[in-house]
Amino acid sequence: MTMGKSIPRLARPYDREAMDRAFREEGAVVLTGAYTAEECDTYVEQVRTYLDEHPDEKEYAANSLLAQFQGETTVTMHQLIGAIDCAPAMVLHRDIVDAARRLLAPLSETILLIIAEYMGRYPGAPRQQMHRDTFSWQHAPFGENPVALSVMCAMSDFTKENGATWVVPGAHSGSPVAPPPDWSEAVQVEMAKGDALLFRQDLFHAGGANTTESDVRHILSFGYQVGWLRQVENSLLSVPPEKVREFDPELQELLGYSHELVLGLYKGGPPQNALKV
Ligand SMILES: O=C(O)CCC(=O)C(=O)O
Repeated sequence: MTMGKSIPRLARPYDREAMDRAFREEGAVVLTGAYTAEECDTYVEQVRTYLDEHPDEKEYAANSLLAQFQGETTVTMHQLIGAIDCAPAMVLHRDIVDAARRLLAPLSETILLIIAEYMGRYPGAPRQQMHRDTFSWQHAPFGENPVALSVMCAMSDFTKENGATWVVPGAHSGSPVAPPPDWSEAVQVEMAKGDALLFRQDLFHAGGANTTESDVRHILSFGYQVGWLRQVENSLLSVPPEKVREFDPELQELLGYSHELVLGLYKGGPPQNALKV
């Protein structure tokens, strides 16, 4: 029983050592005020507008392999980077990208964006099964150093009632398919709009049940992984190269226009060459 255990919360300017210690000890950290209220509102509005204008997108997400895990009362949108104008800057959050680079450095020279998705967990959303996000790579090695970092950002307040994310402090480093701990070990991470929960992908966690009448929990979910593992979202296909050309070179790299030693080469050289006109 991890009575009294909780996830450390850091305010700006975020202390790097405290962040890294939290990843080692609890497997997670909350960065309070990672995004402004205005950034959150813009994000929610841009996603809403996009989904209204592209009903096919909702349909596709509702039938996707990932949706089966999220339930009917969750609206999901994948591939935000090419479609939602504010998304590129949000995933390039300096403190978050730097934290990912530090955390993943023991196992990889380069990092990649795993996925960037919107989730709206509506009233009635059930509590998820407790899981490790490393279930995406069931055959990858696991241990002291993680292969990926998940980021769950509160684009509206996360409360106990609307299903704030459950995590089990310290339940990291194990196998992607190990049985989950008992729910009595889990704590709910309430967050104010703009806060971000960063956790090693091998930490047990789950979305909570939304038991409210009308409170939608709006989420920006993304993450970074070591450069030699296959990404969950195929960003090279989902973001048109014309668009990628306009992005910050660091975002190009994170989408997959990069190589880890000899992995990912284009015509024997850096894949960034494919973006040259
Ligand atoms: O809803 C949440 O807060 C967590 C979501 C999650 O873990 C998932 O969809 O895999």
